[in-house]
Amino acid sequence: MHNLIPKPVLATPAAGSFTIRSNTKISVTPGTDEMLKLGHVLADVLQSATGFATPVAAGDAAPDSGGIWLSLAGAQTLGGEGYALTISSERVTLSAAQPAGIFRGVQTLRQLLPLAGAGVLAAGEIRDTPRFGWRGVMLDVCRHFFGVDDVKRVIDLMAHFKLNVLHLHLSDDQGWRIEIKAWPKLTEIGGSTQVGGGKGGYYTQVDYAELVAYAQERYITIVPEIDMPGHTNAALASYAELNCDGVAREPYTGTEVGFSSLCTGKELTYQFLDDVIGELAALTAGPYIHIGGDETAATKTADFIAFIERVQGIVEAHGKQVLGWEEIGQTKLRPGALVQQWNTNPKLMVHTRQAVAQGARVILSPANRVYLDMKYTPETSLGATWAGIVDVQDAYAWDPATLMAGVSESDIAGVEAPLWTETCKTIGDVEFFMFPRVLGAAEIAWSPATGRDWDEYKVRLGAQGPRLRALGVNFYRSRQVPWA
Ligand code: NGO
Repeated sequence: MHNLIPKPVLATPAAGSFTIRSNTKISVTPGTDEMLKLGHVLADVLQSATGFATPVAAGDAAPDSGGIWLSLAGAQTLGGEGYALTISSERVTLSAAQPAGIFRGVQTLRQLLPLAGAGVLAAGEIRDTPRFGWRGVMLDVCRHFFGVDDVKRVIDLMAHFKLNVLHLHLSDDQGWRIEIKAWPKLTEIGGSTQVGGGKGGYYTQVDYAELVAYAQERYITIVPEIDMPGHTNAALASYAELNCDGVAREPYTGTEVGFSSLCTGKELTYQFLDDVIGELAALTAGPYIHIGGDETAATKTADFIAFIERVQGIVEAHGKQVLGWEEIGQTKLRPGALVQQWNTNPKLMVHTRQAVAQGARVILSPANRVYLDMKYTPETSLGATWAGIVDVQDAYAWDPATLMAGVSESDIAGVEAPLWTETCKTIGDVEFFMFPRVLGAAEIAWSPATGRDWDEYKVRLGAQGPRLRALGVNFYRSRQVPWA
């Protein structure tokens, strides 16, 4: 129980242990399809640890002998994702108010089981609820494209650490990655390349729906981003008529930012966005659509403000809520809008405060802490340095509530670690940038601030080394961490 990441709110070891045996059974209450499915998720975890195939059935108590009980009965105080786990020598009881809580608790059981050999769980009690409801990772699939299987790998690994939002950055200067049926050239032309001139790629709507469903089975919400009005060269290359001068732009394979803009004064721009957001909203299970809004050097401020205010209406008309990078804080935000803080230059952080003053809540992605594309050390071969060098300790040793004056706990919806992919080309690179830093972000977002401390954390992180190796994760062996 000492080595869990994220650290649970309350963990009390007890004497004894529970052993998974060939006759161990799992019962679930209530016996709904969803709970039975969760029973099988646990059975798979047990099977990979012990080799035993544990049967799953509906039942209203722990099975008589050697039982594990997953229950939604009598745990109403645990919220949407909390869980309580009791392990004694006779039984294991995992209860939650919602199925998502059971799923999170199963991840705890996964980490409690020894990697190999006998399935012995030390006795004790855990009671655990997340600090923040938004615990995210962002993957930029524009600068380099990552296919369905790569994204599923990211989703699987996120699930192990109780992360619950995958933000997909789906359009940028270098690529348009989501099929829009009303505007097919977006993917035909805009999806045909990437940084460095590779072949790029895109998700068909069928692919995308498959990812949404795959994430949902792991209680992870996919938040799609169409970046606008800047970061739009791929769209401007696909359709000449989207440009103010009516001339299509050349596809772009470099890494500069801030040179493109949708034509904010043209009516066609808003018809285009209504089609794009409409099709995307229909594919989106969660409440949010991310409209970007960052780095709009090629758009006049007054035009930017009018544009973002109008686009918010389009998002709402399609039944979704707006999320945007902190720059949208300088516009009049609709109720329920979220802003994503990323700048670390105090002068620029003013937009986040403007958003909070309007009642908007904030997702924290401070670039010098959780930008997963930063180098770990000056010697790291891939990665950027504009926000600093971010070793594992830098990524962990900060707290959301004290990051920004004027932004306190109740203003914060959560934490998200973005992985921009200018230099990141393969799933192996993705894993290297994410791991182990993303575990720190997962813990910051889940675990209480009190009791979080780098010296204690680094030991728990080191103990995850064999687990990451067993999962085949290409992680950075930081010298700051005493790897087991
Ligand atoms: C910035 C920029 C991205 C870059 C990233 C690289 C935001 C929100 N906009 O972050 O386009 O890819 O830095 O670190």
